[in-house]
Amino acid sequence: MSRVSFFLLAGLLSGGSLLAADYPVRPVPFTAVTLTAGLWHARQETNCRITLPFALQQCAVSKRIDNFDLAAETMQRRTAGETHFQNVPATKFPFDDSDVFKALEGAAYCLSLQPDPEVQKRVDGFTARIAAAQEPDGYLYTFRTMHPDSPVNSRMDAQRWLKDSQASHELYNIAHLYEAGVAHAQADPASILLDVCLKNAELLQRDFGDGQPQIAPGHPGIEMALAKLYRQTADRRWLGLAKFFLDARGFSNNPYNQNHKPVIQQREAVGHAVRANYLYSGMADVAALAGDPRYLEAITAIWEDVVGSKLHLTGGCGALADGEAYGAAYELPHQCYNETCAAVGFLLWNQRMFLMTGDGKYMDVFERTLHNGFLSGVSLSGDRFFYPNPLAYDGKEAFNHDHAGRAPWFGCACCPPNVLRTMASLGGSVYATQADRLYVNLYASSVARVDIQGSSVKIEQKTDYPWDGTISLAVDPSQPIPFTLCVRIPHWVRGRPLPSDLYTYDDPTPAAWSVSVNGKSLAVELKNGYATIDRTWQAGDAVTVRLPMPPRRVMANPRVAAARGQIALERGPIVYCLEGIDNGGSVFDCVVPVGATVVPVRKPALLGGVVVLEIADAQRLSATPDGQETQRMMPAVAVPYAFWNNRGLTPMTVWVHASTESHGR
Ligand code: FUB
Ligand code: ZN
Repeated sequence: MSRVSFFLLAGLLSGGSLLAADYPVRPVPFTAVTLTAGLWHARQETNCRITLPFALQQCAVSKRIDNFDLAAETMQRRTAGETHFQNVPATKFPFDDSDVFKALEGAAYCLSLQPDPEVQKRVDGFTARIAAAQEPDGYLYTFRTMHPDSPVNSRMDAQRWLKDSQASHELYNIAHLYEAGVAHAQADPASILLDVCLKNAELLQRDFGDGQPQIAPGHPGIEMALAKLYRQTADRRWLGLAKFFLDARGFSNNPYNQNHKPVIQQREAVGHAVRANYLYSGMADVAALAGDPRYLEAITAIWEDVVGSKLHLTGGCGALADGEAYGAAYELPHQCYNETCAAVGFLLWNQRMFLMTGDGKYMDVFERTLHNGFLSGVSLSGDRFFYPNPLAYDGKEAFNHDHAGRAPWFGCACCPPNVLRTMASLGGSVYATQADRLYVNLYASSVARVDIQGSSVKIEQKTDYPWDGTISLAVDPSQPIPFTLCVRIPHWVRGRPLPSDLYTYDDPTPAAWSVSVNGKSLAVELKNGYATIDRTWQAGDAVTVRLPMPPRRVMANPRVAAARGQIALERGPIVYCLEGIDNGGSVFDCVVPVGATVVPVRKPALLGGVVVLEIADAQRLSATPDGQETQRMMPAVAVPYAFWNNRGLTPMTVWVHASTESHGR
């Protein structure tokens, strides 16, 4: 038995975590949760059926996978005596390896949900090619291995790791390798990918284990990945390395990659947003696994900074294209960047904050990003992607890395496989447990098997969320057991978009949400954002949660210059936008005044089945030739933001004028 399997088995037999410290709340793994119907079921199905083979294909067509062959060839030919042989990369960026690893990680998740021999064959083929590109001492980085005598790309140094703090991405690549390796070990005990990872991690231990050289990873990710490796193997060296890489930061005055201060002293979100969100997620992992609260203190303050002043209404972050970065406080332009990967990183970070604290506000924010700024990253068809996710579009500009509208792939293709792996493992964010508590965090029709203090509980959720706020939960324990069911009551139902004053509803009256058990309405207490129900649960118990979803008019904090005099529309967790196609071709002239009637209408045949908002008494502004402003009544239709640009190129805006006086601001 390999060392890894031994640890895994030991972990399973002991019925829990092998680790000295861990998150107090544990997610119910996605493998124990089946999405059965509705929005996320449909998207997950498209993800595995279309996005996965498409991403694997793109890794081949774009020649990313060829780089592994080129690296292997160089090693073979040199070993055979051609001592000067070298290859040049088939692609542009040294971090292109990471896209293959991410696609493989997504493949492992899809294969865990639904075996597919065809995909498995391709995955095994990729894995073998990756393994063949690994140097004998464990190093894996195709751009160097295929061209070992001198740097083949200016991002690299002649010496390994030395330019990682700048741009080589050696540690970033292997971070994604480890994520994939662990995913494959869990999906398929016969996979050799984790062995490749461990051989590489041993090299890291040899190269960095004594605390030298102090290299702050230029693109974080390795911290989370090492934490995952530690969780998988219970080998504390990987946690030690994760902590080492966190603590190596702060010596270069470089906010772009969060290297301007030691991480425990950081209090604001700065720099490249994907790097930032991955770093904060890694800090959460090390805080939990090493039991060190200083990291948590830092990321709690940074989270407040983001949610208080740097988050778009869609839950997208990293507003600036320049540096793909967080802007200053309240710098939230409509034509923003909001990279899809930043949304993925924000989801990872928010889930970890919840696991650490059991506070539902983090899952409220998670839900907002998931349903809006993340979901917008992929088309309904599953094979077209946004890299940036702006809140306004003129219908023409090639804003999406030289594409107008969603694109099949990118030269820098970090986003598509990030969508793939996130969507495939989404079931892991629906439920969580802590001792005798079961949290219901996301609303999506699903069946889950949950372990609560050694007892198995089946929980079946039925809902048409996010289009309807009624959720039925059938609780079915194998024998009667007492536990507390914690049902998340989102901020939006309680009259606030977010747990901050960044956005407000013009009518902040909380909606009359309710919870009933077996038909009896309960006066439940709200604790940390959850309605908590304490009882001894028996087979056949039925819970109904009602979260009314009135359409809401949202205003931004006046310090958000871009949205002054404007409003946006929401309903439930969904942020809406206007597209030209539904609105006579133009959207920027639309006014939705106070008191306008906004009517939700279910459209089963539109965009895979959505609720649109119809505003019969919307106004349109225009200017007469002599510059006078005129207005006329013209109905408007708003569609869910995440679904925009699925019907061709057309202007789009999330924010519209709040009154006929606001035009031109
Ligand atoms: O640097 C690797 C990836 O490429 C980043 O995460 C993305 O933002 C893109 O720059
Ligand atoms: Zn990306």
